[in-house]
Amino acid sequence: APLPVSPPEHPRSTTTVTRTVTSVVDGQAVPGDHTVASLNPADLDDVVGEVSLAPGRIFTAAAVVAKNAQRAWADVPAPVRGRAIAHIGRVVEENAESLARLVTREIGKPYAEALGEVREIVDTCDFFLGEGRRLYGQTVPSEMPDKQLFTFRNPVGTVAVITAGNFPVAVPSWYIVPALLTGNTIVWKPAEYSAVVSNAFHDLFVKGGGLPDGVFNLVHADGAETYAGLQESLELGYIDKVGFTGSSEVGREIGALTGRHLQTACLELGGKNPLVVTPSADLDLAVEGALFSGFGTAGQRCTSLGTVIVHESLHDEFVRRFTAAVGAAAVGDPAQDVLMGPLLDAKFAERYEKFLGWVQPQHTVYGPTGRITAGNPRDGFVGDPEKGLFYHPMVVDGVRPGDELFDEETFGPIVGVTSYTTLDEAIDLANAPGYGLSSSIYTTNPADAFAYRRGISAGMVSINNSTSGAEAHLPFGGNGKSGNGSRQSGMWVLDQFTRWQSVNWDYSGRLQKAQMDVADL
Ligand code: UN1
Repeated sequence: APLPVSPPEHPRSTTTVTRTVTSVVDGQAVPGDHTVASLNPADLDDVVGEVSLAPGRIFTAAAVVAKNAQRAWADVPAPVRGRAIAHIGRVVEENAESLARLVTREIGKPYAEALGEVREIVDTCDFFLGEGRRLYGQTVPSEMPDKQLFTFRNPVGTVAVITAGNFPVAVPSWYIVPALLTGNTIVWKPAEYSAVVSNAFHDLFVKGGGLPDGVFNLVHADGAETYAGLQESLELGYIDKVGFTGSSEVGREIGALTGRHLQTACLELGGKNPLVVTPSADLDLAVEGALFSGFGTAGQRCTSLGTVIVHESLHDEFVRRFTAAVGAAAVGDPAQDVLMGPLLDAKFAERYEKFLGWVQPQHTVYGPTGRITAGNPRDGFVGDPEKGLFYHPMVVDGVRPGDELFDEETFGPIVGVTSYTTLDEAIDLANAPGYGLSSSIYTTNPADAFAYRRGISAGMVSINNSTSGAEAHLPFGGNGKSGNGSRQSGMWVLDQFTRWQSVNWDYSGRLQKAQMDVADL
């Protein structure tokens, strides 16, 4: 039966404050020192919840709790931890619709996408529950007789997971599921603007998996307090690994802080993801791919499309079809069947407004009603800011390297277009912004597809598919400004949450010295 974690229902509640959510440390609700409201971005009058934000010392306290709980959790046999993951997957599946509705309400993600995101948690559980019965090590021959070598994967210990709110459930699960499975304990700091979803997720995991107190702790805090708590926890040795998904800017800070304490971070940062359209491309397919890549989640995925790089011979026709498709796209209430809803949160809307200022006179701007008069590109784009954080999708033709719009991530519903002559030039343009997360090429020529795959510095390459929408069992991660080369998902993430231990077992009954007592051939 579904668990009694009933998140608020959609359609919207009539009460102003549906609930106050707090940190949960060692199984106890821990209030912070002030609250902020989490608003429905599609209807700013709808207060989804109040989140009680904690000072940094609560983060440190949670890290101590996690440290104390870790040995016992690591002693639970891995197949039994795998069973816990299996239960979590089942409970999440049983509660999928209510969790997805809450995601839609709190961050404005269209319901179909929100449900897909919940599906991604289940996929991740499905993948890792069996890993509990593998977690393979090796047996290795020794250079000496009567001696055997082995390798074991050990948990890293305690993991701080700090995640963004654009994927408030799938992306946290990419860290939390494998970290739990491999015997680590967790302090999770989700985004403030997806706080209510976070508590629902946490409840499902703890109750569904029957997790002992202290194994999975949740701390709500703002950026500065989280940083202070993380710093203190690292200094005192309570945190052994950091998983961070967020902006490249904050990722640098987290990476530097972690490195100073000789720990490593798994960093999943921004992207300026290109989509190349070659002369042999199926143009309608490319348009469809660009539309979803650019405007799905209102362009607020780290894998969202930044710039279409289209062969000069197809440029005009592509722009014609793409802008027509944008004009026909449904934008609005994310509880309905729409391509895009509002931006995630006021903070993002404010930032996005600044990015709109990057449109230059040399660019040609298209909105849903066709070409926008030069001079005032913002005209007609901003929805009713009093009601919801809606923006129209926007296409900006003629962007080039050196333009901010070409070089920088916008995290909003704006897609640039540029053109190229040779494939080499397309690859150079695709690599120019210096990110390296996802990328697409639309072509029916395999030689072009594979030349692109080799030339592009990106963790993920799609051939004839969207830049977004990675599946949960392949390595996920980026190069350059998109991260520090770490990869999540699939079996590759095991290297993030375990450390190899070498064991040498000498049963000869005498001291055999490596390199010194080795028999010559
Ligand atoms: C993110 O935006 O942080 O590949 C992750 C995708 C999703 C995950 C995006 N599966 O678009």
